[in-house]
Order: sequence, then structure tokens, then C-alpha cells
Amino acid sequence: MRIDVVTTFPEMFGPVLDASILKRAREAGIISLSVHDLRNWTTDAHRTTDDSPYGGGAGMVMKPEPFFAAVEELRCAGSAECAEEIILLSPQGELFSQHAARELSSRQHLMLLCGHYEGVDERVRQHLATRELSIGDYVVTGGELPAMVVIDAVARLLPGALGAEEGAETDSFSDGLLEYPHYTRPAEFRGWQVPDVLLSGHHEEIRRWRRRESLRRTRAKRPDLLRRAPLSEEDRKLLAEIEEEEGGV
Ligand code: 9D3
Repeated sequence: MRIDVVTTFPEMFGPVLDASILKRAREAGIISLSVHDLRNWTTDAHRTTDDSPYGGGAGMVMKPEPFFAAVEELRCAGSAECAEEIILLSPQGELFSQHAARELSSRQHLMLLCGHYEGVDERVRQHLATRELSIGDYVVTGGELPAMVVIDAVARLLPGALGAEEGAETDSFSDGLLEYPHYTRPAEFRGWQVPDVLLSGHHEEIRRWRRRESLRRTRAKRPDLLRRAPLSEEDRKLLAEIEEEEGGV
């Protein structure tokens, strides 16, 4: 997969892209990432990327021309495929999700556009972006950190990006439930014991315990996920046991 990022803060990306999974995926040739400075597509001596808003008001708006010029130059360059998605990171975008990450991971070539200041000229959203994504209902100072979140979530789904150990399929969210509790040595730490069942060696009991705890946790912390999760006959039995133990909530 090829990913082109367009930003006024290209230096923010280096340390993240050179670490961990993203570094490994790039070295393995699974992903090819280029970060471009939006200022390369300005035409004035000051390399201006923003201007005051029509209609007045505080703050600045990012100009449309540099974004259009960047996308028009990069969209069909550097990969066999023209970018299928031009993604604008924006607080008004569709909420990014594991589902969206899976969708994007099937593409050959993505472009991510990062805004800043008070926002981006509306014509970028309407006539250039194919999709607008937000990473959540809180304000960060620009689209750069959200772009890195999207890149990380997508890259780890590409075949070969994770080690054999950490298959993306066993993830929380792949079956719609939160993960069960994890423990490692020591078996007792400051008086807190690891649950006996995990030390028992009874694989079937361990599997059932983990599934029950996964259901218990999801019910307590994310009932919205539980309502949407595909549940087996066994899951319903386990949930009935949990409800018996804990009463209504
Ligand atoms: C005054 C209204 N603000 C919108 C909530 C203006 C504004 C604040 C921050 C406009 C842009 C930004 C910069 N943030 C992003 O570009 C951004 C973002 C975010 O702030 N939260 C979650 N996801 C994203 S994706 C891009």
C-alpha cells in the first residue's frame, strides 16, 4: 500500500513512522509512506497556506489551491494505482472505527490531508476529498496526530505487518467484545493473586473463563458493543450466569 500525507508539519511524522510496527512494515515493503510539505505547492514568496475568512471573524482558513495542486500532482504518482481515497482529517468527519480501518486496508493507495488553524476552505472538503474522518469527539490542534492514528490502524491490518504472534484477528473489536484480563508472572504480587483457573492447565476451563470475563467486561464498560456483538449459544449462557452473579445493570 502507498500512503501520501500532505501537511504543514511534516517533521511531526518522522519519529512515529520510524518506530515499531510502522518501521517494520516499511522495511518489509508492505507499506510505502511519503510525507509532503504543503508549502511545496504554494506559489508566493511567503509560501502562504492560510488566509483570513471571508465574512470576517477570528482565526485563519487554509487556502484551497495548495491542497488541489498537491493532490493533482501526487494522486497518480509513485504507485501503480491512482489514490482511491483522498481523506481529509477533520473534526467534522465520520468517526474513524475498526470497520473504516478494515475498509481502508483494502486500498492500494491513500492520500491523507491534514488541516490546521480554524479549518480548511470548504471547497477542499466538497470537491477534493472523497472522505472526511475524525478520530473522536475531542479537539486536537491539527490533523497530523489523527493522520498517524489512521495510518497505524490501517498498517497493522496489512498482511505480514504484525509478527505471527500478534495476529490482528484475535484483537479486541475483531469479535466485537473487549478483551479478557491478562496476567503474567509472578502468580502473587503484593498479595494480589492470579485467578487459579489460569494456573490450572485446564484449557477448556480457561477458554470458558476468558470468554465469560470478556463478556462481563463488555457488559459493564461498553454495553453498546455488547448489543451489537454476534453472540453464540454459549455466550448467552455465560451472560445469564453473569447476570445471576451481578444482578441487573
Ligand atoms: C472552533 C471549532 N473547532 C472545531 C471543533 C475548530 C477546529 C479545532 C481544531 C478546527 C480544526 C482543529 C484541528 N483538528 C483537526 O484538524 C482534527 C481532529 C480533531 O480536532 N479531533 C478529532 N479528530 C480530528 S481529525 C482532524
